[in-house]
Amino acid sequence: MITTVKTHPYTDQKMGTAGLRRKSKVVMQENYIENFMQSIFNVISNLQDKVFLLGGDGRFYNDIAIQKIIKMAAANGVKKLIIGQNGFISTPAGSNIILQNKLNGGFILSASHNPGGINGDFGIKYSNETGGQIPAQLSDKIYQQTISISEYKICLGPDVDLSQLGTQEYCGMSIEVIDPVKDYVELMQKIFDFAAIKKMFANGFTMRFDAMNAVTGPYAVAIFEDLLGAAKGSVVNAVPKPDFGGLHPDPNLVYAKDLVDFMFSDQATDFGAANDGDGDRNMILGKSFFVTPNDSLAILTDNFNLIPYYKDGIYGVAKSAATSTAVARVAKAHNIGYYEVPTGWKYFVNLMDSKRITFCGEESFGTGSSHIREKDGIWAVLFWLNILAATGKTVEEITVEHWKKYGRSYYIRFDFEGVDTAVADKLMADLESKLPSLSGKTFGDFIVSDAAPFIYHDPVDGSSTKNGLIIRFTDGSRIVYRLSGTGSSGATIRVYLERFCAKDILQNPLDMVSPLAHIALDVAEIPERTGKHQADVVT
Ligand code: G16
Repeated sequence: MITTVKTHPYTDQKMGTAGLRRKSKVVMQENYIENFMQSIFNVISNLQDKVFLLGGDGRFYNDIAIQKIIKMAAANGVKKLIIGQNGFISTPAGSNIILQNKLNGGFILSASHNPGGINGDFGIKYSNETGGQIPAQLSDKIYQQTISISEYKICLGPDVDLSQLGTQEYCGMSIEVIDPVKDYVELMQKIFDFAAIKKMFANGFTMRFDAMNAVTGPYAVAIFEDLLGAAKGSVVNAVPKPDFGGLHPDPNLVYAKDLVDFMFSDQATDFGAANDGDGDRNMILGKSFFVTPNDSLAILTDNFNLIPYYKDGIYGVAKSAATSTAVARVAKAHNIGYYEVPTGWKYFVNLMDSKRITFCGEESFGTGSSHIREKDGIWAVLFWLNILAATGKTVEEITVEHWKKYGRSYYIRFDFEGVDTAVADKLMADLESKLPSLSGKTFGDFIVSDAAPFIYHDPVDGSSTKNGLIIRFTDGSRIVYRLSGTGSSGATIRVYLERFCAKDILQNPLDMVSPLAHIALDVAEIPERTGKHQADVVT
């Protein structure tokens, strides 16, 4: 039943910030998935001893891609696949299953927060035995395979029924279909004080969780409604749909608009939250109040001792360079380790494995800890619920008290989308060569203290990575530029603006960063080069 099929290489299968992400119609081309998966199997030795996890966020084409991967894994001699029932698994639940069962890695079929459907995006995240996504050195090796591949192996068997739990043999390979929710729920129960949160709900606390028609619906219903006693219907858009019901499953102020409007209305619940397509991103809201992911990371870190799992102490904390410096002040106050890494959760993995950090987070709505090796949307929501239950305070009270203690980093991100790739690359290259001349220069009230590319030296494996350009000012403000690595076509220029105020903490963020926005656009010549005088997305 095993056959070898001749194929021609595609030249666009280089992985980005988090795996391969392309338009669904690109992925649907003949042998596209097959070439990519064979390239991965070609770089893994001793497949006959290897056990992998397989699942996805249920988006369009998941069902077809899963069957192709099963047939190819079997044909390549993989020992066993563990697969989420009906092909579902969230990214954080997948990382937990890899770690708990000491698997050799896994494949999560998701383009994360990007829209789904035939006109949307598809993606594959590839994790190794750490439970985190593979390092850049390995994805480079796989890319080399994709551009020279000439054949792949596949089993010609029928499609596998993934609706029933249990183990079956397929084309010489073992397949185990598992409940994707159970182990993850048990892990959350080990970390948080479920009894205290349950009591808070019993006393009338209300929440709304928007699962955005994506993978976290079943996890959220099981945890918030069934176990913690949140009112039925607290989880909205709870049933995963292949096109996410037309929603853009990105939990931010722009794309989770229904939830934001609700939380800023008279009907608002005490707490609001949303997750993305594959359940690793989160957004936190109080009544008429939004917590930036930057502040959320700082606040969670500052309150670690309220959570049973962390109460004996934490190692340290890390953030991506583009993320605000709010958490740096918390790390200093608690005298714990502090690290800045390139954008991409995979850069946190070595720091967690070597016990340098416990918490980490990114401006792109990702927060997490060393309980797994991916960011974790529901974990962040439970962390906030646990803080609220332990303190009896509101989201706004917690956040404003935090700013009073540590000062506030006003923070806004501008995205310039759909820019011609050559224009974006040239803009970044020209800006980089201009950086040395900016040092000491004055722009209105702002004086540049330092301007340079961000270069990360991994303290564990010794690798170096360049990612983004940073202009720092003497008052602690910063402008960071980088190109997105998760888009499926063209280039997105991201401009991250941060302005620090020690005392003046209750101003409008957009007003506060506006002078920096002018500097950022002028210095990089964004309007002249892209034709865009304002950002497409402001978050
Ligand atoms: C991925 C990565 C994150 C990264 C984000 C944004 O998230 O896992 O570490 O911050 O992309 O990347 P970029 O700015 O390059 O678009 P996800 O949720 O898309 O997997």
